[in-house]
Amino acid sequence: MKKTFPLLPAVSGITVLTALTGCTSRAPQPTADEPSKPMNILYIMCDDHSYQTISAYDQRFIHTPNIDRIAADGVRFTNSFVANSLSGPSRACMLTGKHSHANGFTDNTVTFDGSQQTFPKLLQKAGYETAMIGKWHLVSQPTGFDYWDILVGQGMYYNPEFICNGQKVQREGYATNITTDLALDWLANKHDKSKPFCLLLHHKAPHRTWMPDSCDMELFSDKDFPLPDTFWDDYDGRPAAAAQEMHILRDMDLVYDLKLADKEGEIHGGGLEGWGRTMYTSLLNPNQKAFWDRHYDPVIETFKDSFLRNAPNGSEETMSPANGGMKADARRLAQWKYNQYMRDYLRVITSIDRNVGRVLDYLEENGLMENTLIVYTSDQGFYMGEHGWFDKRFMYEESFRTPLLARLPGGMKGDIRQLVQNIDYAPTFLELAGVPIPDDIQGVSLLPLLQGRRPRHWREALYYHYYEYPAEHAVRRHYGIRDSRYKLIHFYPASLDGIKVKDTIDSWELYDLKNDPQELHNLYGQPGTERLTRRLMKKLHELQEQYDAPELKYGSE
Ligand code: SGN
Ligand code: CA
Repeated sequence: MKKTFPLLPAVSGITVLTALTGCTSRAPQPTADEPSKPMNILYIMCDDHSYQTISAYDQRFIHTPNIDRIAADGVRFTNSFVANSLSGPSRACMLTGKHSHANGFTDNTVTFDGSQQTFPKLLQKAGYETAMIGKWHLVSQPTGFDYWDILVGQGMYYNPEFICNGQKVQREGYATNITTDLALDWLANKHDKSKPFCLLLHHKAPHRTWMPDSCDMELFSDKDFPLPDTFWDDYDGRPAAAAQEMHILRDMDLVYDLKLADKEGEIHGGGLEGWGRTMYTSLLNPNQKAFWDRHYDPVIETFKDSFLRNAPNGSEETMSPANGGMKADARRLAQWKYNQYMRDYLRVITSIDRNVGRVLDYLEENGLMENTLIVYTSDQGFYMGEHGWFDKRFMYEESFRTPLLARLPGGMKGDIRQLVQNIDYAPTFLELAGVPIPDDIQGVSLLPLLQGRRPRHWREALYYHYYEYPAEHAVRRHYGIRDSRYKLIHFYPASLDGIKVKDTIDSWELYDLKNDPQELHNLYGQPGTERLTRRLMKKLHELQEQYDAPELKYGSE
């Protein structure tokens, strides 16, 4: 049986492996005459960074030596999840320590209520200096930060606009480098060194459309990647999976996503083609454009040679196994698109890894490693072609999981296998700072785990809820429960202003992750699963009650 999430890296010989052996040690306790020094917090979060593309987790695609430094000298969470696999909602969960229904930010169309309690506000009150740099994506202005410098909206890869403490400013260059420069500048020149700091460093990368830095454009050019086992999934027994619009062959735009904006206008994408052409012609400066053309013009030529005539263009008809299987051209196009996607994505990750290295070097050179908790994570996981997809949103493993690495000075080294979720970060940081955790926070502090303690009782199951439908990618609303082995999901019809939205799906899915880690066999309603279903349903209702989750108008069982 194939594991989708290797608990230990498959290949040896990389520095991080030596540290991931599971040995534990406790954080040193301060002696009576040695008062404990407040711990700084550096929280690095990328946007859409899959655990599959961090070598501390998975070594099939890329080596990320700098991100791995955090794990090598700290911990790797092997069961880390989000509460709602989308950017804004994840950020709100992280800031508040609460599920989406409780913090109000259920999907990317709403505005974060910045007057509510967040952990940076509580840290500020306790004497921390707080800063937020990079992608914010919560619409309202940040609150609870002494300094903030955020990307506008999703942010652009090249020459992005920022809002610095309320003032708009456009900066020339590549977003990952600029965001890191701003963080280093804050640490070195703006931060009041008499106070402990909490710095949230949020990269826009590697969000769609995966635009590489000029210096990384030639990487991976000769590399082909094997299609994931589930690439040609037919979604049998899973109507919501069948109804999505995030398939690499059908939905990934040749011009917008894969950057084939040819000067002759012969290559056509879908609805995003216009955007694709604007992005590459208007947003880059002449120097960037020269790099761009030098790299993508030959790619465009190769594409034209291979596909321009008789291009199947990934239509429903050509990709449906129901139509007698895949036409050869469609298979070839799918493979080509997948490789091109992987190459750009991995180039973007290379830049992130290099920039994480710059920040770690700064901490080392300035004696900050001994009193700084370093966290590396993503706002959710991402599909690297599994089930044929890009994007996220589903409660299936690749997007429900998120990478989580942490280094606590004097703390645990190795793997942490408990079920953890992004609502746990806020209470962790509060406990670390010695701030009482408010009762209404729904997450649980991870500090005992980071210190190598083994709490007698830990959560046995996680609650999840995704709300953004109708919307891009057509992933239906769903909620569910996952324990260490099973997952129960309910895709439910949405109600907008009391009117049931058409084209909806009302279906349950049940998976045995031990026997079916790729979640291909929906067991819901199968004879023999009645007791298991009843048990999970009961636990799901208990979690909904515990988190005070609202009843669903059109929910059915
Ligand atoms: C954009 C992307 C989507 C993506 C959402 C949410 N489209 O709308 O592909 O799912 O963001 O992503 S794009 O044409 O604008 O690239 S999130 O991570 O920010 O929630
Ligand atoms: Ca994201």
